[in-house]
Amino acid sequence: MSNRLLLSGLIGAGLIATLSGCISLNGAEAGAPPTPYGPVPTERQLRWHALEFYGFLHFTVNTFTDKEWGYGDESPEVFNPTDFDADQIVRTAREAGMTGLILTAKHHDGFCLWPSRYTEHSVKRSPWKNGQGDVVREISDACRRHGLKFGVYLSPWDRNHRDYARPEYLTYYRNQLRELLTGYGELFTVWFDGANGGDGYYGGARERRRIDNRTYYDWPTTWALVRELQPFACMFSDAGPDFRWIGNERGFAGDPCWATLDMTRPGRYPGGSSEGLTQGERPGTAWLPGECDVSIRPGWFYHPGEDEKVKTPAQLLEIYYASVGRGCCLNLNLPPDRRGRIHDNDIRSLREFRRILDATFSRNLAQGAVLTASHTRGPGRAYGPAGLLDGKAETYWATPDDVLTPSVTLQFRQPVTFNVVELREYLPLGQRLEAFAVDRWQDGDWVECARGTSVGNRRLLRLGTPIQTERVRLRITQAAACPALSGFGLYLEPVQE
Ligand code: FUL
Repeated sequence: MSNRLLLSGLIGAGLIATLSGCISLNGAEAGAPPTPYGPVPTERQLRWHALEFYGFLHFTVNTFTDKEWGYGDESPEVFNPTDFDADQIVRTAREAGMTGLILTAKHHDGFCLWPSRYTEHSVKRSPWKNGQGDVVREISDACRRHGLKFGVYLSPWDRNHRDYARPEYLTYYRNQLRELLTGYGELFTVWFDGANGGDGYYGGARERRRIDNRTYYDWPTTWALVRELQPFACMFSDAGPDFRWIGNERGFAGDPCWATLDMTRPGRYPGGSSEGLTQGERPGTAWLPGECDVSIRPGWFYHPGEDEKVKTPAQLLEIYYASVGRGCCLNLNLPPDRRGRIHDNDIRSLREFRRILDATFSRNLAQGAVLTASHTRGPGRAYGPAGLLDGKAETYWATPDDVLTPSVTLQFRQPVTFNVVELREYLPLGQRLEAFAVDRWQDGDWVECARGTSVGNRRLLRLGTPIQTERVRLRITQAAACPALSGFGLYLEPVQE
């Protein structure tokens, strides 16, 4: 047995118990971690969860033709940003708090933002940089410079390509995917869109083509290519395999919103049914958390007519609480304009949104409180309530296996004032919590001030009117297995004029 195996064996059997001489104890008594409940995330998914908020960049010929879906017959000459600036775009995203960007390398119109070897329908036939430009290269490099992750959107539906709907197209599609997977460094996401509208240019045929979503794309083969070449890239589609569509394009997850889905249900394939995606399914057969995708403007692409329709900071905050605050990731689209930059109106809104988030979350007011848990797992402090406030994802408060509805009290030296509550589950053990409540101490008694259901990666509850109290109690009111909570927070969102 290697030292490593020996060590992990010791941990499994309860290292704490071994060290304190209680060799006969086992399981919860000995301080062993709780058994995972239901489907659990992969390492790849855990990395994705930690990103929480990233962005989309929708940019292509549509930006210049004022369309949302190009037909596929656009001349590459229309693609001609006058002042393209990848740093301006990526800096805007970073300053908004985004952790990554996903670029539409190819949208439904088939125009490629990189000089693919497999088609002439790309930047190489555009006047931009005399056909020498590569938007994928510039954005991916800028992402690395600014510390953001980079991902690609490669539309399966291609209204330009003559072979679309025939088997030959899949070879073309995978060749392109391979270029993106191998040519631009590490990708955090490969985003597979589910739209298949039918009609298009198709190499001049100008006709309607139908495909069977369930079989045509042979997804398992494409997914295997991504796994082989980018093992940590998470793949998106309506039904995974790594994270799912939330079922709407407004940026709102359901309440509750479970990170699990029942993959045995009919329609669970890319481009399949959207039923059940908004709330997820419990206990489910797979860990398939939701991504909330939404544009900062009404359209996904830039339209001059929408300059006055940029979402307000208040709208963006509402979306943030309904996405990140319901255990999902938020993918907020920023459409570069015809210069190839993010428009000032979008920047203004993002800045104020960020300012409010920073003012809210810069300080966890729960820190410093004296914590008393009704129950704690094991003999030592390994699973004690301190794990709730240390800001570390890997430490958590847990209870013995048979304690499903414990509580923890926070006593403050000075009264605290808060209007946002935060909970985080320790995800490697699955989604265990089903309902909770938060009480405040008022006039010698506990009074409930908030309640919620699913938690998962991060649950945020906005309470409205600030609450002032010197004692707070978190009650777990329903759980499928003993809770394992890695974070609890109280915050004060500044009141908006
Ligand atoms: C949809 C597409 O049809 C839209 O154009 C956009 O790309 C959005 C993110 O996904 O399915």
